[in-house]
Amino acid sequence: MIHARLLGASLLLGVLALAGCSQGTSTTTTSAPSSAPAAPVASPAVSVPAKFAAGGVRVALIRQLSSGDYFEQWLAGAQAEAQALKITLEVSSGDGNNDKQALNLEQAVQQKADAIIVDHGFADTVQPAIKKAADAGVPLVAFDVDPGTPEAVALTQDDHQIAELALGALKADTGGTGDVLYVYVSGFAPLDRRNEVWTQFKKDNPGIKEVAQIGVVNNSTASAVADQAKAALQANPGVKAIFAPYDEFAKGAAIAVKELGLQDQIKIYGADISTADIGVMTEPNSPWVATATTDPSNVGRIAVRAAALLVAGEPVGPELKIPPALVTQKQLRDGGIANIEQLTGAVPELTTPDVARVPWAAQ
Ligand code: SR1
Repeated sequence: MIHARLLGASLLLGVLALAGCSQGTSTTTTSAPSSAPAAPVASPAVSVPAKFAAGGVRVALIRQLSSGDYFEQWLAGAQAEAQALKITLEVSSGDGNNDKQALNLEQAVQQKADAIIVDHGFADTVQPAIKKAADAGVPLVAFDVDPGTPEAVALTQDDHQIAELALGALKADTGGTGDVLYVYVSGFAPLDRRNEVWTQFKKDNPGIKEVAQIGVVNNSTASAVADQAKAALQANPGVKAIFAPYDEFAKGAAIAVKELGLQDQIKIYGADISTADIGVMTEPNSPWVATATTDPSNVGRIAVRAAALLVAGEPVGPELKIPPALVTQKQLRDGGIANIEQLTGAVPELTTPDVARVPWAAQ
């Protein structure tokens, strides 16, 4: 599909972006240093567009959430790519306040950003402002939120595959039978897509019984999930697996299992990865045995590249879907992998330089 097309293409496609905010919104700006050298030219036929060469491109990154390993890594990748492309990245976060996210998005449109990236958000709160961006001709990339307009580029991880990979490991380890605790919060597009796979998985595997569902997303998701998981596991002593397809969920589940001393009985199947997650997965007697993931930093880089292409008038999308890989506890331990850099070295498919490649940038 589009991703495959991009892998083979030397030039790329463009999009739009935007998004909304929250309470306590903070705005930070990352500017390319004035001393930065001009971006190297990858192809002699493609020179750096003048506006980029002059450092005059402003991209607004409008986030719903910012706390937690995933969102911190994603931002670090976006900022690094922005600096490499001499883009000024103007970052705001709603920190869970969806009205604030929408307000931030409206402001980015009013302030005539050259492009907008909307990072997560609920459709009903961000789509009206995304429409305004589209009507105003502001290119927009929507990550993990349905933009509701064909003018925007929709960037996602392959969430169905994320769930399939994690559940494949769960099935292999359990034999397809047993009580399972499920961690989920509806409304977040990636979690909703993963939930579609879980729903089908239960139908296809009648020996799997979801005995309880828990979940919360806030600024301390892992500790909140840990409290919920402890109560659910005490009420359901037969649980042998936890499907927790977000790393903050998995970390919380791991805390609960360890505090209850149930590591020999219960295994955790998660999503996402970070250096801290690798530490949790590989510590002695850890119950977190598998995670299906992209490299979050790489996804942040792709969002900025897609926005840059749109600003330059290059075609992108309408959809960019980033494939995940399954990472297991055994693989990490056997490979002596202790951080993200070592993981991406061992699993090179987590790095996708051909997705939204910018033809004037260094290879
Ligand atoms: C609250 S939504 C969390 C998810 O968003 C990203 O897609 C990450 O993969 C994370 O699991």
